[in-house]
Amino acid sequence: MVSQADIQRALGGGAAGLDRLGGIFTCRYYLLVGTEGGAEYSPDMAFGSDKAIVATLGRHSAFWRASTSLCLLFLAAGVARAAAWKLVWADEFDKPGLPDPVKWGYETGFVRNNEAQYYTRERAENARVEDGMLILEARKERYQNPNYDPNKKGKGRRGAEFADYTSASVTTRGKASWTYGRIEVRAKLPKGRGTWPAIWMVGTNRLAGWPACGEIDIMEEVGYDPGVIQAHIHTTKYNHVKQTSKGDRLTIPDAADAFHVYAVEWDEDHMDFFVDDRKYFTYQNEGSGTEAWPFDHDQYLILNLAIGGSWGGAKGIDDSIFPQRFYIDYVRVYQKP
Ligand SMILES: [Ca+2]
Repeated sequence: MVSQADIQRALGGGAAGLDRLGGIFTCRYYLLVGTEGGAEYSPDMAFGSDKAIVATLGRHSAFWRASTSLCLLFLAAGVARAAAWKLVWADEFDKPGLPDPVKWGYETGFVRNNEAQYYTRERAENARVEDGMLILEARKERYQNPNYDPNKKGKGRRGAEFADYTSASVTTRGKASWTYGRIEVRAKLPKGRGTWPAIWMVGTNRLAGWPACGEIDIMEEVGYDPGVIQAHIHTTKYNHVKQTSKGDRLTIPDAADAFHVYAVEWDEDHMDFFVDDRKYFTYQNEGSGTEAWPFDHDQYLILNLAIGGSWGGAKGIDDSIFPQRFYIDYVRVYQKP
């Protein structure tokens, strides 16, 4: 890990040199690549997680005029990643209002898992960008179910005239999808019994049906098991219905109080799942075909905050916790050129 102090020492200029750079450096760690006289700094070298950035300083900046030294600070692991990954898609959530409709659509209504929330569409109370964050907010409120059918009373969600909770699920379905890459999301989780935030992906070939299309759960957590971060994959051969799904967990005690980066790195051979730098689950392509590895096709991303349901509601819903917010600072997708 490289600290600001390390960089200052390396530059030999003390804090003053860095101060001139003003707000360029906002990340926790830095990777500076410079050459004598100030050369081009390829943004391709920049990469995500908040571990490192490459400052794309111009040749005439005060800093580089003052600096005649070759300045290379390597984050041993980071540089390898920087050289390999290229940012191909991102939302930093910088524009206040509803989520960018170019990038995000919505799941609407009662969608799955017998969850208690009604997912609303383009409703700022449940999904909005504010202070550089996407906020998915679950609320306890009586909400008319537009799909209510009195003839279906007691038969599933169409028979519910009102929902007791609202929330949002935003997706890139039909807008963006990827085969292979590093998908990372910096987020702070909600808290309380009944919450079930998730960052996950599903295959675009849903005609194949689930789970044949494949599902990649980058992050799931349920409020009654706070801070226990789970990653899973679901395929025809391995899925939770058969109780054969593959996954693992990692406890992050402050997941609801601090931001962490949840990521998957996925290629044709395997997937690695991370919280920040900690890899806690690897799913290997066993080479037995698409029933175990349907992951050579595009997957789109879903961010949602569910309430209740088969897993999140297994120990009930604490109605004193609302509203609850799932904060997402950014989504970044990298691929190898
Ligand atoms: Ca942001």
